[in-house]
Amino acid sequence: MRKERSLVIGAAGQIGIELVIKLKEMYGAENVIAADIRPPHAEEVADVHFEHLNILNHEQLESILEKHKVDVVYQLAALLSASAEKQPDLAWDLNMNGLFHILNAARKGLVKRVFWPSSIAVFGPTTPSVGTPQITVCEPNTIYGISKLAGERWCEYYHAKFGVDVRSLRYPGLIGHRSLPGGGTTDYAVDIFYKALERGSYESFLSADTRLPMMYIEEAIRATIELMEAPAEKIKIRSSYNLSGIDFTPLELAEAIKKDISDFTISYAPDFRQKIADSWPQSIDDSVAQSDWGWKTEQTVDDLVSIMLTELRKKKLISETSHN
Ligand code: AKB
Repeated sequence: MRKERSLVIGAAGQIGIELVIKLKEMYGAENVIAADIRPPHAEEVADVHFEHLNILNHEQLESILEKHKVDVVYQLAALLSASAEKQPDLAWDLNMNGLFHILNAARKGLVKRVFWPSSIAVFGPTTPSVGTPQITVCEPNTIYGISKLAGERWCEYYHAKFGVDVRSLRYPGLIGHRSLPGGGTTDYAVDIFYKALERGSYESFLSADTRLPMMYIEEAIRATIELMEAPAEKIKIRSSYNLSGIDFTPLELAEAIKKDISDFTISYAPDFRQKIADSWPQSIDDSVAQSDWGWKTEQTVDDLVSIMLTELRKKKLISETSHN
């Protein structure tokens, strides 16, 4: 029997690169197609077939699906929270029509399963902010959050009306060492590691005590693949599942970094992203994901800091050696 073939759209982005690497490891390079408006920059994905794709072009999308006989699509192309506030029209167009094009392709039978990421941004200032439950008040006040909430409703609708097997996770802030995120409110938690190693100091655009839900990216990839491989009858939520890893503040993250880099210093200069962060939950309850499809994770801030610093130090060594 032929293995399922996956298409990752947004493959050059923070999540896309990691997902392509993992899918390739699991199913072989011949069963993964990477698509984006620019090729991914990572040696590990050099042997994966790349297609240039603007997700707003649905004809191009459908021809790629047919050409490669794709079974599963991961549609990750989107504008994140901070960028979306600056370019609301583009954010709405990309975040909504990108999803519609995939949902319509699945409705036509061109793919079997669709993954589409939602976010903690679907919650807003009126949501209970500690241990935010799966079903609760969702009144987002950001363009990104509004697009994600609308997208969740569309996913549920396409599943109920047309039987589309679409699955989704509400990602927290994702932290990884392979690539930088772009345009998000949780980006500080990646950037801080680069600056800690380069300069020994970091100026945070969020205040010291801003607590947000976060997750190491490999855990988010594991959750994504486990969700996509679960039997359809276990997926009872067709809008999007809450997903929880760890939560911390910039101050707590800096304290954990100081255990390794003792002279590391942090200062705070909150900007427009503070307001976005203040509207989001501090921690998430993902017990529904746990009971529906068996999700389980254990992480600590110290584990995260140790992985990030180790991997970024290795990367620096490699780039120094390759320049010698
Ligand atoms: C962002 O900060 O916009 C994203 C998210 C939480 O969805 N990382």
